[in-house]
Amino acid sequence: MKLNEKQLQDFKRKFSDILNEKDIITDQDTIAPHLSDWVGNISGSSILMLTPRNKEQVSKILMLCNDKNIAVVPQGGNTGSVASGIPNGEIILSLKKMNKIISIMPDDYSITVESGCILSQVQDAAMEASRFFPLSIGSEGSCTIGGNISTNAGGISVLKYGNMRDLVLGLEVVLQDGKIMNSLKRLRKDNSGYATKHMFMGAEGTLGIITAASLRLFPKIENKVTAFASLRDLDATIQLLETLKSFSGELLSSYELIPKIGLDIAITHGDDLKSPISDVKEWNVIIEYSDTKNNDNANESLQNTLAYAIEKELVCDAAIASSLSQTQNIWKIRKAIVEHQPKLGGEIKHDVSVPVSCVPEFIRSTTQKLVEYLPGVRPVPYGHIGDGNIHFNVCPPRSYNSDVFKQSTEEIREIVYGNAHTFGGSFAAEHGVGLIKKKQMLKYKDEVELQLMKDLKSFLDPKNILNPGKIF
Ligand code: 2HG
Ligand code: ZN
Repeated sequence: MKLNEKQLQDFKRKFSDILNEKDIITDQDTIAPHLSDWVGNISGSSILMLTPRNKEQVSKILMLCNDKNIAVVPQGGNTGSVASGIPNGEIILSLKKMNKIISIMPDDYSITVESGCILSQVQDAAMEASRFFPLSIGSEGSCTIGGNISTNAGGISVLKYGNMRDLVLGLEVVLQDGKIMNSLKRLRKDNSGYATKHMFMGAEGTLGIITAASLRLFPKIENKVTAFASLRDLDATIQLLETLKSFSGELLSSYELIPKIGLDIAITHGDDLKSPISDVKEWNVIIEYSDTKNNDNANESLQNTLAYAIEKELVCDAAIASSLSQTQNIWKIRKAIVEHQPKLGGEIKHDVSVPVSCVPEFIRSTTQKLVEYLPGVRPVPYGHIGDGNIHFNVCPPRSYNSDVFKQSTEEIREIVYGNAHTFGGSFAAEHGVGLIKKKQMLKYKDEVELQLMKDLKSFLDPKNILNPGKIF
């Protein structure tokens, strides 16, 4: 059930037994930024936002909501892109005030934090303890750990360190009836039955509210080397990846595809960005090596491997950043693609994955299908191809009316998702399902698996009060 104006006063009174007055928010101007995410495809509504400060308060809120059949939508930094944190009349449960670093255990290579901690806060705390927390995503200055876990965030370091799921050692979760599951262990090995924590990761807040997490840390990175390389063709992207992996193994931490059209977007619209090389080709990559040793090892290794790849005609030209500003320029190009793509007259976003070896053929065949459907269409496939994850965003033909282009959204989505499916891929590689991909969930998810997910949802949230209507 959603809350109407009449019930609001009654509930405000009840919530004031649990929370401070200032943590019960009804002011629409304060609530407004929580009603749509940064992509802004969907605008929601809510007349009440609660901002608890500890797990006991979360527990009491859920106990009351469960009792009265009132639904909540959990929110962290609201930096998602599939509307999984957008309310449709439900109460917003913002975890942002639960932002304490609970403990850091350098010898265990672990940190335990409340779920409202900002990702960069956790990265900084790890650094202060001479450790490294590797999750790195564009929104790291505002996204929260709870959101990262609930969406199983990825980013540019998955290649070396895995997704968020791989970085979680233990969780504390408040269940729909207010019970608190304390599994905040910092263990590397624990085979005592089902790994229940994994149910809540990537569940987009539909199965429980994550209130704290123990996370894995790694040895501090002393040296990073970043390069930009233009490649012979699409096939060379995967051949070069294989060469980098086998020549330098653990050093390789990022491998991002930058198509020429993406670089052009960044240079044209970004803030004073320069192409790192003069001989830009259709397909280019950003390569990053990370080393725990502060010596020339990473630099030499990357230099030698690139020289070898040039000799083998995989790479046409490459530049290794030799200063902080050159490194920043390369990564700003990557960020600028995300930010400025809509300036090409709009974009239809797709976040898909295929097996790494299929990336070139997948990009070629999807592009061909799109061009057949709409001549002149401008695909911008870029991103984490080292993980087989392509942000296959599609921009309209030049001077095409953006509203007319929007009318093709369904067809274009079907081409991209359908083709990813043909390659054994996923329609939701990194950003989750939320509201935006429910249709694809029905179409592409294995039927038995989907039913199992629904059964799990009914079991853990029988009254459907946790983020109802999301995922399926
Ligand atoms: C990234 O990799 C983000 O920068 C956003 O996942 C990608 O939606 C996008 O274009
Ligand atoms: Zn991404």
